[in-house]
Amino acid sequence: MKPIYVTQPTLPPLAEFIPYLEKIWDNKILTNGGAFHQQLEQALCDYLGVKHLALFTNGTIALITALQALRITGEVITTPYSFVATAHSLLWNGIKPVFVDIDPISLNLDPAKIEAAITPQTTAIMPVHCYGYPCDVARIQEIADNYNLKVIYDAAHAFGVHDKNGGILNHGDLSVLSFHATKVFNTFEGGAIICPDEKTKRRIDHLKNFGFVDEVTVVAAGINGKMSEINAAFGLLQLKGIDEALAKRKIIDARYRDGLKNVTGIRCANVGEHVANYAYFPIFVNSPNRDALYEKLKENGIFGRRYFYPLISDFPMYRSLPSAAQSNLPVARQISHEVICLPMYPNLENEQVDFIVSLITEFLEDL
Ligand code: T4K
Repeated sequence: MKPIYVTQPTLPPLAEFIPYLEKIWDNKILTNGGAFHQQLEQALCDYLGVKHLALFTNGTIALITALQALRITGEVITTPYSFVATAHSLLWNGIKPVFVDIDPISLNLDPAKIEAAITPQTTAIMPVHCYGYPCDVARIQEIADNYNLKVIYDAAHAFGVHDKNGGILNHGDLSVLSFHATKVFNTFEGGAIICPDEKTKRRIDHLKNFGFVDEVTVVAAGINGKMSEINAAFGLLQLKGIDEALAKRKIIDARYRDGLKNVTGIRCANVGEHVANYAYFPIFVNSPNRDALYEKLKENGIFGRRYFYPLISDFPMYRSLPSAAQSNLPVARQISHEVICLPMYPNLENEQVDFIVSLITEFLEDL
């Protein structure tokens, strides 16, 4: 059987992309805010229900630039249970990450533990909507307001996620998306910053273009974070298929849940289906069985991933921070030893889901 990976990018029929390429070949504008770039920014604002969006070359550069845009310095409170790019974006800005433990249900920053981590040096909170599950945005905003802190959401996983109040990307000062190949909506590589006002969007646009305002004026030590026309054109095409892709993910999520509902020894994440975009399908298995199951799946050609193990705070550039101490992050640590993200992508077939479920069932029965 062919290997099944944790994800597989959704691609439209190649023929449908050719007309976009022909346009690029005709007008010779390859990058620097061309027509496709402008169209995709507008199309994404419309689709996501957000006011302003600046496209980026990838999510990591977008995170780094978001921190620059708000002139964040000092210490920033963040989660250890994420992809390493979250905290790396802080180090690239000379900011000290302060890790706070997560909530065991939402798997996101536990708001009850944020206040104790605030010091006079704290300038912002960088929560992550992990797996696309919404953070407790109301409580985080309350704390930010009380302490005059900025909030930058790492929303890399949260494309199209809504909570009971609408789009999750409208919270905080900024939200950052990733359009990497492995994401729900992909432009091969790509990302975006979402912001509420025109002025901030202008600053972000300057920052992603070396700080240029016009031919002779540079207002900041900006970077090259621009998305190319090829990626933007591909995004426009991808957007046509996004609703179908999300619907297929929902069906797969339901099939996994149904198959696993009577299996003892594992649990599925449970944040309420109305809020998910089904970006990932994490299951939690008691340690040390997790690694044995992970290996058994691999032996059978199923390449799940332990997102997010190890914790960011365990990597060498973070582990000497006081907030990285074992005793500070018990929930995140336990979850990171229990998690396996099972394959989840729109073209995953029913038989493949059933096969994965049967391997898990068999493993747990054999214990
Ligand atoms: N913040 C958060 C919370 C994030 O999760 C991420 C990225 C970022 C920020 C940064 O955004 P970007 O700068 O990446 O836009 C992957 C992705 O590389 C990374 O984008 C993602 N998070 C992270 C959670 O997962 P790896 O090292 O696990 O990817 P990789 O290459 O092992 O891919 C996983 C599987 O996907 C492969 O086994 C096969 C399949 N695959 C992958 C690629 C790249 C394909 O079928 N085709 C492909 O082109 O990090």
